[in-house]
Amino acid sequence: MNNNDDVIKDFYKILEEKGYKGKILSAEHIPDIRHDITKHHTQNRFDPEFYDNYQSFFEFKTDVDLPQIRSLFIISVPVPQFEAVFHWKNEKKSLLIPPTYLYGLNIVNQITELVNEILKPMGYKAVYARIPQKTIAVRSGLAEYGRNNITYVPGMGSFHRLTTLYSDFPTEEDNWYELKMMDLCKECSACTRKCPTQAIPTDRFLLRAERCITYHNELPPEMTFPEWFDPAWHNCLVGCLHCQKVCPANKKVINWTELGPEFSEAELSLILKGESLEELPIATKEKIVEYDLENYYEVLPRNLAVFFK
Ligand code: B12
Ligand code: SF4
Ligand code: SF4
Repeated sequence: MNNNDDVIKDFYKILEEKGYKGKILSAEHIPDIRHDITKHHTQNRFDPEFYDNYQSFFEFKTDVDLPQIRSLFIISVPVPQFEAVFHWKNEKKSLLIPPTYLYGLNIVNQITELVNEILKPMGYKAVYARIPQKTIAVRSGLAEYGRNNITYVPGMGSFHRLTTLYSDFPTEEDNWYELKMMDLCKECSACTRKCPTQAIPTDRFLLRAERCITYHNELPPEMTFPEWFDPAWHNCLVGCLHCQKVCPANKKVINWTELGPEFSEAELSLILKGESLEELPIATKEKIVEYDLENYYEVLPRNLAVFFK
C-alpha cells in the first residue's frame, strides 16, 4: 500500500472516531459541479436578485494558496439547533436558532486543521473552498437531497454542517454520483405543505429561494420583509425551521437543542435600537462573539422586532 492510500485510510478512520462523515473527490469534477449550478442560471430558473446576492458562492473562486487543486475534501459534522433566551417585560422568551448558524467558524477551523494534520506528513495542504456545498455533498455520495432542497446525511438528518476544502492531494479515490433525492421523499410532501411561503415548489425540484423566509431574514438590515409576509410565519431568530421540523428524516435529531445566548431586557433594548456591535457593552459583545453570531448581528434588530414590538 502506498502512503497516499494511508492518508485516505487515516481520513476515514479519524472522521469515524469523531462521529463525522466525509468524502474525497477529484478536482476534475469542478466544471461539472459548476455546470450543475449555472445550467439553472442559463435557463432563467433563479430569481435575478437572488442570483446577484449569492453570486460569490457560485463563482468557484480557485485563486487559493495551493500549487494545484487536485482534490476536494467534504466533511459533515453533526450540529444542534440552539435556543436563544430574551428577557422581556418580566418574562423569558425563547427563540430557536437553526443548526449551522452558531459556531460556524469554529467548525471550519477545526476541520481545516484536522485535514491538514493528516496531509502534512506527505507534504500536502488543504484550504477552505467557497463553493456550493450541497451539490458537492450529494455528488460525492455523502448526502442526499430532501424535497426541501436541504441535504441529509444518514444518522444526522439535516442537522449537520458541511465544510469543503480544496487540496493538492492527488487522490486516487474518487466519488461521483447522480444528484439524488432521499427515497423517503418519494411518498412524502410534508415540507412542501408546511412551508408557509410556497418556496418548496410542486412543479419543479429547485427551491424558489426568493420566497424562502431565510432568504429574507438573512438579507441586509435595510431590507424590510415583503408585504405579503405574514408575521406569524417567523419562527426563528434567523433562518426558519418549518420544513426541517416536520421532516420524518429528522425524527431522531429534531429535539437536539442546546442552550444559546441569553440576553437581559436592557441588552435586548440596545439590540432592538440598532446599536452597533462596537457600541454594545463589552459583556454583550463578547457573548455575541463567543457564540460566533457576529456575522448575523446586523440582521437581529429587524428580525427581533417581529417578536418584540
Ligand atoms: C444560497 C444559499 C441559501 C439560499 C438559497 C437556498 C437554496 N436552496 O439554494 C437561502 C438564503 C434561501 C438559504 C436558505 C437555507 N440555507 Co443556505 N445556503 C446557501 C449557500 C450560500 C449556497 C447554496 C447553493 O448552492 N444554492 C444554489 C442551488 C442551485 O443549489 P442547491 O440548492 O444545491 O440546488 C441543487 C438541487 O436543486 C439540484 N436539483 C435540481 N433539480 C433537481 C431534481 C432532482 C430530482 C434532484 C435530486 C436534484 C435537483 O440541482 C441544484 C444544483 O445542484 C450555501 C453555502 C455554500 N457554500 O454552499 C448555504 C447552505 C446550503 N445553507 C444551509 C442552510 C442550513 C440553510 C437553511 C436550512 C437555513 C435555515 N433556515 O435554517 C435554509 C434552507 C432553505 C431551503 N429549503 O433550502 C447549509 C446547508 C445545510 C444542509 N443540511 O444542507 C449551507 C451549506 C450553509 C451552512 N451554513 O452550512 N440558503
Ligand atoms: S418532509 Fe418529507 S418530502 Fe420533505 S424532505 Fe422530509 S422526507 Fe422529504
Ligand atoms: S426554510 Fe422555511 S421558508 Fe424556507 S423552504 Fe423551509 S419552510 Fe419554507
